[in-house]
Amino acid sequence: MPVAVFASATDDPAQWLPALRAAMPALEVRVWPEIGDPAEIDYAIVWKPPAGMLAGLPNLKVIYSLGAGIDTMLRDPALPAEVPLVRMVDLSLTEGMVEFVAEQVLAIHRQARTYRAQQAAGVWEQHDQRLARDVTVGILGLGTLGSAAARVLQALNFRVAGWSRTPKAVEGVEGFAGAAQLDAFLAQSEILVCLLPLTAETENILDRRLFAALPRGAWVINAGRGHQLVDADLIAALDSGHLAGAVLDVFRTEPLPADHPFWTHPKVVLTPHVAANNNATYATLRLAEQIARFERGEPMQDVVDRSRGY
Ligand code: NDP
Ligand code: OXD
Repeated sequence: MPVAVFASATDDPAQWLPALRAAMPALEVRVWPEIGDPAEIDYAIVWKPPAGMLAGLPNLKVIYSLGAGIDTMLRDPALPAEVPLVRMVDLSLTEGMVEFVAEQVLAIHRQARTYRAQQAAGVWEQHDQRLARDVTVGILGLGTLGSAAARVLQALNFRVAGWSRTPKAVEGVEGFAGAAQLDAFLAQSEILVCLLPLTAETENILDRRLFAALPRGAWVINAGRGHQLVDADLIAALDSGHLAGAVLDVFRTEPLPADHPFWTHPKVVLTPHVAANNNATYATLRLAEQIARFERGEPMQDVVDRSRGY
């Protein structure tokens, strides 16, 4: 019987174990740190595991991440180099992110916060309302999440542009690729959504230079990673009036420190890294599919390319 270790900094084993056992009755799952003989462990199912933990499993065959972004795992210097790392791509993360992006884009577009503030002040005042077909949403990162969000925004009639590392064809989306096309993409992005993975190339990408290339009055939504945003540059762009607002779900330090200026900035809306949460029922079905593929000797999907960092 194959054996897996489950270790997560945030996922409750009491929730995951029944789902894992139901989806994979032939898999024995042990919860870190009660793992018995480390040499018996075949698979690791993890999210932000303790640093060095994976290096202590001598017969590990595959590492399955419970999250889509594996930047933290790649920073572990003891991450076994030869063991494939598979990231989570499942309907719960994708549908959650699509809902988050649609919610935030519509709230910006329909001036929801303005009307909420007016209600609180007892003000009856109507503002001009554009149609979605006249507004361009730019998505940084046209991968699993970015392309799914693009399709739903199109269904709401927004014009959608996307930026990726290599050229991508998503029907109806104006595609831009690479550093050479970034400014042309930004110039039309009235609402910019960041769904990039954190890599050496994307760290600090949301900076003063990028904000200056956006149209005046643009909004920025960051649901990628906190280290992609230069916090002080965002505050300067908001305070100067160049940017109208920002929606932030991810931060350099999480939880966001109590004294961070984002908490009270009038143009910042923040959520505590909840854009897309994995869901034990659906994520486990995906894990079962991936483990079955591996055991049949078939190629797994969503294996991380460590050389490109995502
Ligand atoms: P994918 O790997 O499927 O897509 C990544 C996209 O980013 C691809 O289009 C890729 O280009 C593009 N990209 C990567 N590097 C660059 C670069 N240097 N320049 C331009 N484009 C680049 O990832 P997912 O869509 O599954 O996830 C994206 C990220 O979302 C995760 O890494 C994670 O950080 C974040 N996330 C956040 C969550 C939250 O709750 N806030 C939940 C889940 C994920 P190409 O297509 O050419 O490869
Ligand atoms: C993820 C996340 O990467 O939740 O899955 O941020």
